[in-house]
Amino acid sequence: FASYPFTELEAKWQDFWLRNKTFRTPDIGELDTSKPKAYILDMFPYPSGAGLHVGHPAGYTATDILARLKRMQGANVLHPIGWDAFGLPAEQYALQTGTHPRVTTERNVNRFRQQLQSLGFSYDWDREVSTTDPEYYKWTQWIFLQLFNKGLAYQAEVPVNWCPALGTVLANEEVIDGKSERGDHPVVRLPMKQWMLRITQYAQRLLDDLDELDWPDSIKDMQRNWIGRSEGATITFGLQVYTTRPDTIFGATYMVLAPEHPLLDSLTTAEQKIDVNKYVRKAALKSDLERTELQKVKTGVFTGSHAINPATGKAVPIWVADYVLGSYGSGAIMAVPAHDTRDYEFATQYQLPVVRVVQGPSGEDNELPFTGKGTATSSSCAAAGLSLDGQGTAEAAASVVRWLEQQGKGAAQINFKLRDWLFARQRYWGEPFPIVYAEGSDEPEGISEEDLPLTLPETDNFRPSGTPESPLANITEWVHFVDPKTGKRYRRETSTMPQWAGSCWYYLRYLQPWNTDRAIDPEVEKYWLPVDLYVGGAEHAVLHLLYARFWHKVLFDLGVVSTKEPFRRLVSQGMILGEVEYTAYKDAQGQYVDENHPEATAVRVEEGQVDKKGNGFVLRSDPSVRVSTRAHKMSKSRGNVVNPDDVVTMYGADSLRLYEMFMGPIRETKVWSTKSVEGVHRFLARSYRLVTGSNVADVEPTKDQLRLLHATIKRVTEETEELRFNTGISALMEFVNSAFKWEEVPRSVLEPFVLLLAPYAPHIAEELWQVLGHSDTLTYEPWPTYNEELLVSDTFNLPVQVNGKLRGTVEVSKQISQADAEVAGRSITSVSKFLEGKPLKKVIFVPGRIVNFIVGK
Ligand code: ANZ
Repeated sequence: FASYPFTELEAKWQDFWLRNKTFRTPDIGELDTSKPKAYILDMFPYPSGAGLHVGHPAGYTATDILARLKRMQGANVLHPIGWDAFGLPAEQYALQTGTHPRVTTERNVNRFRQQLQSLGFSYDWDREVSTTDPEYYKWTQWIFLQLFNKGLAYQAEVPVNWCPALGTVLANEEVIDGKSERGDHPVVRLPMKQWMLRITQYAQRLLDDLDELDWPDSIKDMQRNWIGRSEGATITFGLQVYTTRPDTIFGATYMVLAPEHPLLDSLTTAEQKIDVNKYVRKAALKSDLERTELQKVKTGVFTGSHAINPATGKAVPIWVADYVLGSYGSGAIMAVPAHDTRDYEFATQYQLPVVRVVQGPSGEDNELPFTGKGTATSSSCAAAGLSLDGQGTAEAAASVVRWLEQQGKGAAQINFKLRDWLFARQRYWGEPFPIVYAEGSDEPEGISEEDLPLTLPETDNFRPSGTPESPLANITEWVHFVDPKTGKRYRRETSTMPQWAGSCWYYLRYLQPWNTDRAIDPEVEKYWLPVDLYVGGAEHAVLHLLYARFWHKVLFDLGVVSTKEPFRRLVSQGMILGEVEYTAYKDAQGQYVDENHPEATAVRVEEGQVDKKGNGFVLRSDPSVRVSTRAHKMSKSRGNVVNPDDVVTMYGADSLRLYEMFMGPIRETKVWSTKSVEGVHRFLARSYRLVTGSNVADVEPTKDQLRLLHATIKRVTEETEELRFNTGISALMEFVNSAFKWEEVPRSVLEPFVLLLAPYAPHIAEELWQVLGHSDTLTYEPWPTYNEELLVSDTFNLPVQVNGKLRGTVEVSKQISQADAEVAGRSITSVSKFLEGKPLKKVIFVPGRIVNFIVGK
């Protein structure tokens, strides 16, 4: 295929950019802060052993294009990168190989850095941060101390996944169906005192401030669901329940306690004890997710006790069932089987009474369970002094709350699903907590800020401690120490922080990673924040983004930052799936069969063995056999992972960048096809030939050439600003296709074209800029602007009539005079043959519209 010397020129420009620090953003003192700013941020990668994946450059190219555009448009641009480098894989690798996580991490970081540089991303490498660097985590620890001092960090008994066979605590992702991922050993949930962060205190603000963010609605909704605000009431049935439907109180025919409810034991009668205890033990092995799965058959056990429904005055049985969670509401519910699906299933299973108390909005008795809103029915009790019949759902709910408050039996209540954040890991490769305990005491004390960073002890002994404590507990000389000032003996906290910690505030550290006096300088923060564009994968839609917003708000309350929200605009990039796979099906005899055949087993078919037929594909050797196509998520086990290095070697970084942007809209899922990289590569090769070719001349552009140029500038500018990179590239391609037909290519038209190409394919653009006679980088060249007037074509097709009959058209200037129009009209043979030898009586001319020759016989 047609090519150009991409290998040499890409290496040349990468070297140039690095040596000249072309993308360095000056520190605040040297910055002209009267200029607009653009903080363009990538979700920093976890430097895994596998190296960069083609999914990374999808987002990284998008932000790079924007950063390069903004620089040319005259903004101060902050475009940094770093490493989210603490975490489990390096530790697991260390356990297998004995290589220290620090060594593995450093190696992986070097590889990632080299790979990112080979793609020509315009990062300011002077601002690189790594969460594992003590100079970085010093400030992560500092923020933790602020949380601790504000009472937002506290300790609570929380279960950990303890695996006795491995002698270690496992992370949730290391436990599969109650067994360890490694070795398949049983795992038990064991309560342990652990650090928690009080994110629930910020629930309402985390919810409210979503409204002002330019984020995808889907991600805002996921955050809203996770925060899970609901309005309802607590009602006492002897013990407290939480309900979002107080209007259904007359239908509450039984109660359910969560297996971990503190009153369960005292409420269980002697006869039921054995069954209840057995049930509670079984429930303890299940995760909350398993327990609340809607499809699962509901199970439960009667406690033997009853409670009084305050509205009906009747006794209702108290059950224990694991579909009620201990951690939500009050861990107990009034069950209304007629109007709650889970309660309905449960009641049907255990033959508990179902009483309808809500009628559908049209007054009908809709099928049960009816969970919608309607009108209260069978909801009166004279003795209680409460009647809801005929009231709408909202009105009835308000009546019940008012009545409960009068009776002292309940109150309105707002609830959140959001739980406090379990912030500790029993691991080596994480930030140590800046927390100590005086000898003989369990009271945590924050260490002095001057003693930060508290570095991870250098040890080869990061193996599990054999107890539910972290491997740090092994390092006695680190854990136990004497304070030289007071002579008092202390013991250190041995848990480490979760991987989320470092990523909660890295976008703030980029502002001044060299600042040794403070985490963030307020003056710098005021200029750069909020982040103007944050691009990353949708897998971070909930946790990372919520945790970072929480820390940001805490820092806001402390006066450390001046903005309420860190990320003004968020875009989540679509996933890139592996190459399309073709599959046919065979039966037990090896004959091709339909996919739905009972014996069908899948066989992989190569692309060269199939033909397109209609909407689908068939086997080339036997077109009666249909072949199904599917693209899958890239994974090591599927063997469909594409390594960007290979693409760079074959086609160059500019081609990889261009291809990833040309595949489709940034937010959509796309299917990889290495063969298709060739298409964009051919475009770059043509651009190269266009600019280096012998047709380039110092001539005045024609009107048409100018019109095409200005139309291209307009389209590329608008499409790029709106992140519609695929259509921006199309505009560039159309330009090159047209320009290739020109006999002379004016230099003054090529120069702006090269600038337009630069954000997308920066290496080739720099090279061509040089070819056009410039000696410096084009990074800070002003972005081309277009002239709206030049876009409008100033010619039109003049209809030419003879005696009122259209005989032809001719392209002329809109300003054409009558005399010129007559000449132009006569020049067409289809017109002139009707004029020849005939007397011209008159000419009707409407400027800009028409010319009509009236002739005699
Ligand atoms: C009675 C009722 C009647 C309910 C009805 C619903 C419909 P949201 O909206 O998600 O906040 N509930 C309360 N605590 C629970 C717990 N710890 N575990 C499981 N379920 C619990 O959910 C609130 C509703 O979920 C509450 O309202 C309660 O059931 C149930 F027609 O109370 B409801």
